[in-house]
Amino acid sequence: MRVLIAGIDGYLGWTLAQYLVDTGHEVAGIDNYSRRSWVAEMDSWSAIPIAPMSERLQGFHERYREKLTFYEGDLQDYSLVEKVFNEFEPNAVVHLGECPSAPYSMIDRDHAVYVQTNNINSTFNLIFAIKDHSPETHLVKLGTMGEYGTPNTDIPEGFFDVEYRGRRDRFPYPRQAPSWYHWSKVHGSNNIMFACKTLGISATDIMQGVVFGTQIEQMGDDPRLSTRLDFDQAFGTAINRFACQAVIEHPLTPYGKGSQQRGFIPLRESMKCLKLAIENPAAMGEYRVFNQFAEVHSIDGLARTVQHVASGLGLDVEVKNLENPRMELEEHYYNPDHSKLRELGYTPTQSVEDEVRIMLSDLIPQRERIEEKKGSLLPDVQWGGYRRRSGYLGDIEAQAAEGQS
Ligand code: USQ
Repeated sequence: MRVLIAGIDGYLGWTLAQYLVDTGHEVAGIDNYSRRSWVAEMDSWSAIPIAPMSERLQGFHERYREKLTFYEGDLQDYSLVEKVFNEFEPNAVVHLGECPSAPYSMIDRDHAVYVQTNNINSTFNLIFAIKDHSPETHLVKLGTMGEYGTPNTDIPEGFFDVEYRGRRDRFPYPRQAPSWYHWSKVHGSNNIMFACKTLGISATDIMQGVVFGTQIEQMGDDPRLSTRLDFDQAFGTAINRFACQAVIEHPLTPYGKGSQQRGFIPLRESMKCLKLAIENPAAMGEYRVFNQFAEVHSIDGLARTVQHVASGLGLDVEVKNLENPRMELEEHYYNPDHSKLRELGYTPTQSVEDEVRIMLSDLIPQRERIEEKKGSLLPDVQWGGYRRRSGYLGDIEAQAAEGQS
């Protein structure tokens, strides 16, 4: 199939391009390198160095003997999106080209507006490019498990049956997103659901959990094929941050009690799931929702797993709970369904512990890079709406004492 990846320079996009080409698909991608700029704005960089796109493309060609068509530009530019659709004529478009950070969206008014505008406009452009130029193209949109929040009931895959005052109907399950970023995904989901109904397009909305991992085997040891791995407070996600903290023997930082639970999925399994969604498209006019994660874990439990694996590698790592910068429930029920991808053939195979072991061995050689930007580990973006700038280690100690009291 011809698959267009929107956001091909990112953590998932660069990995997916390789995974799909290696399994016989033809790939093109669009990107304007904004992820590189956002992380630089957080005064950080990828723990694993990433090559400029020209070198990435050269490495890709040498490794896979396949051409990767790359378009540089902004998904908010509709004329560019139209040109790409007309030239590449994709069977599927995977939308990974959004700003993915909850903390980044919570910095201030400008960041909230930017994240929502960027994410909603890019989704609109893909919807209308499908309608105007390629009505049969299947839209695979990356949503997030975070759209649902942490309700005190089971979470279905998108829809549930309700009986109210004696009448029954099937409704989208309520969304209770925990950040402006997560709300941007909810708005995207609603717009796509409406587009399927009114324009007749076909779409799969992937409610993905937190992804972790440094590599897939296809990347081999060519550094031009490596994908990024962020550890700063905004673009580093929980396990990825803990792994980077561990290799520099920095305390691991669960927020609050750390008893928050989330669905997690290794990068390599996220690729398998996306491929299943692409190869088994939704019907025309169908809007379907997949909950995409391998296992549910508590943040504290994961910190203990990283600590345990690190200790096996001779790293002396403490777990220090920080005052929670976010507004989120720390003690809560969490039981999301996740059977649709399993029905298509997905079986989780990689344990968190095994994946963390691979991550730590990939990250140990990058100690100096992480050390150099370790100031970006400190979470000073507060959900209350202001940014608390303060010292580094002393501040962590003080926050840790507060978090434990
Ligand atoms: N957390 C810590 N310590 C840290 C970092 C995070 O305790 O050092 C906690 C957070 O408070 C939160 C949980 O870990 O309770 C997850 O936070 P995260 O930063 O790993 O993930 P999140 O902000 O939810 O967002 C990430 C991706 C986002 C994706 C989402 C999936 O950035 O793009 O949509 O994971 S989900 O979490 O299922 O919504």
